[in-house]
Amino acid sequence: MNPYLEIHPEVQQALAAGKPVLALESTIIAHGMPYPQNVQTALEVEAVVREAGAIPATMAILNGKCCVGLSQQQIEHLGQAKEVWKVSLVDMPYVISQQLDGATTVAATMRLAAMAGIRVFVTGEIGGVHRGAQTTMDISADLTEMGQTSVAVVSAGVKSILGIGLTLEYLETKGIPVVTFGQDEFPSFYSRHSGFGSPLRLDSAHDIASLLHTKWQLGLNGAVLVANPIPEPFEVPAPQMEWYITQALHAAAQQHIKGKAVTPFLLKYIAEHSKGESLEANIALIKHNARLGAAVALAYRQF
Ligand code: PSU
Ligand code: MN
Repeated sequence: MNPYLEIHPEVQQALAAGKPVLALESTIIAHGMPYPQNVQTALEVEAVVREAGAIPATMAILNGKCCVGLSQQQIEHLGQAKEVWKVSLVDMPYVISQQLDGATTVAATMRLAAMAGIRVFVTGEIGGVHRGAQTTMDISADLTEMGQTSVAVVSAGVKSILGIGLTLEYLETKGIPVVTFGQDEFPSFYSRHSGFGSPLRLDSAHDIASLLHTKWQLGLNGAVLVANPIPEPFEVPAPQMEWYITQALHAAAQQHIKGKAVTPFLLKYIAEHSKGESLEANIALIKHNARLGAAVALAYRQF
């Protein structure tokens, strides 16, 4: 086992016993939601995973250690601490060697999951190709990581702060199958609709697990993106969201927000200006994703 990994005993036992383990990210805790909803949500998501019969492994870097599975205290710490890095792959060597604290993005969480032998990972949303990437070159490392690391990623689709069409093109280029659960249209996080057809559709956790197994048995490395549409009662109508997003993009440009600060800035702006509606949706869909992810992790064991 990699010496930088610190695997929580519960996760270690589950892995040794061949029980289903589900990886969870922590950027959503430290940078994606305000305190105390962030901590509360992280703990509730873990409870949802347990109820569904899997063991949660929330990832973070604490004191330079790559933690696979966190205690409640560690989650509390991440949710409140001021000096928590947002750690993507590019930040890992610095944050680890300087023994700092960091919340892991989709890319970094996937890498830690793969190192620990975990095959299924749940997040709210992946990073992608940003609108205007033709000039900024702002393409999330989540996508390049998905191109090479064999972990399934369950998300609620791609938020329209990103270029959804651009992101789907990039996923195709990288050989990452995109499967929407239970509908033909690719969802856009707050909405079940995006205007883009999903490249693939599957209707059961078993079929998703079968696709994962087949891809990896073929020697095709990399992720599968599983898009799980938000439950209808929590949907925020796309035109309403589009208004907040346009405002947020405008504010980011005016304040010269660049690089890794872009995503957290946009998310914070939207959460603050949508009067909590986006936060409520965010909380609902991450739990919804956790249920599907746990079902896929369970089903995958049959292969
Ligand atoms: N989108 C969300 N919530 C999040 C993120 C994105 O709705 O928390 C986080 C995820 O951790 C994702 C990261 O991996 O932002 C992408 O950041 P960047 O675009 O800088 O790669
Ligand atoms: Mn970026």
